[in-house]
Amino acid sequence: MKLYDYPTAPNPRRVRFFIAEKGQTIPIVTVDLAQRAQFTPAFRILNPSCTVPVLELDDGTAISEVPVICRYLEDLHPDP
Ligand SMILES: N[C@@H](CCC(=O)N[C@@H](CS)C(=O)NCC(=O)O)C(=O)O
Repeated sequence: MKLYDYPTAPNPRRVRFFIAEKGQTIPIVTVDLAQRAQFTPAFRILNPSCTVPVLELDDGTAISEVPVICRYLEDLHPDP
C-alpha cells in the first residue's frame, strides 16, 4: 500500500493526520504538485482527476477521495 502525497497540500494532510492518529505507517510517494507531476501520463492512469491524495492498494486499486481513504483505513485498523 502507498500514499501519494504532497507535503503542503491540505487534502493529503488530512489523510496523514488520520494515519498518525491510527499509529500506522504507510509508505509515501511524493507527487510534486508545484512541478505539475499530477499531470504526468503515469499519474493520470492512477488518478484521472490528477489530484492527491491517492491510496494505492497492493492489488493496484487506487482510492482518490479523502473520506473513502479514511473509511478504508478505519476498516483495516478499527482500534484506536
Ligand atoms: N477529491 C479529492 C480532492 C483532492 C484535492 O483537491 N487535492 C489537491 C491538493 S489539496 C490537488 O491534488 N490539487 C492538484 C491540482 O489542483 O492540480 C479529495 O477530497 O480527496
